[in-house]
Amino acid sequence: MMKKVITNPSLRSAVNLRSSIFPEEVSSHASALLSSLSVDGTHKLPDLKYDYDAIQPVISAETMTIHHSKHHNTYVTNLNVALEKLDTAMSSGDVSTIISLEGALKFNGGGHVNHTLFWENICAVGESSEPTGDGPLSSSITESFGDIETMKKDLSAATIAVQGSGWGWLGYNPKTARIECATCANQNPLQATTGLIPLLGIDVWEHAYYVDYRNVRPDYVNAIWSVINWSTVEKRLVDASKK
Ligand code: MN3
Repeated sequence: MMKKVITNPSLRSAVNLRSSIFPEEVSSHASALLSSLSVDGTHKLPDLKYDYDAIQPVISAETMTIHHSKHHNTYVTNLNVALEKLDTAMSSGDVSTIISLEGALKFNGGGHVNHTLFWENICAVGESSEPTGDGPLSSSITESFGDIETMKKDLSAATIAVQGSGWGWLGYNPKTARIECATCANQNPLQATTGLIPLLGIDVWEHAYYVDYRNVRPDYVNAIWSVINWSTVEKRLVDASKK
């Protein structure tokens, strides 16, 4: 396949400079994605910081393998295809094609962004350590929810109630400087959809739990709390509150 994914720096900046001519959603997705391109201009499947079997029995090695190497990989592949088409359409000023790519960018770009965040949100069994004391995450949870058990209960309930495929999120609201729960349908990315900065995401597409929990989504959501990487959540909160 011809590698033509906006490798030219001036073209990349032109996409941002000229973004006012595009519908808002296209330009916001495109700008967010362009800022995370790797050196050769294409997106890559990120390596995991743990083995596929490290999350067992909460998430099986089979689920982790398929989820990361097949599902996430497909979002990356299709995102690169969409960006290549966007590059071609940008070069020729083909506004109609640019607009038609919005759905593919949102779905595959969102899928890539969401899963990249998700892998960092979980950790090997036995390594999860809930925030306590007066650290930034613990304080923020207390301020917004009262205590961590209430936060977990609220986020679990919202996530379990997602209709069809989607995600539950704990996000930082820059307008109120508080954290809150939210859900997104399909692969809609949290920040581009709601303005909240993602701290913790729970994937409730069936591919994330069906092998291990069949149709019982609540069991999966309740179990995932034992493998949350709280230091990632806290780091994202600290970074988000600086912006
Ligand atoms: Mn998934």
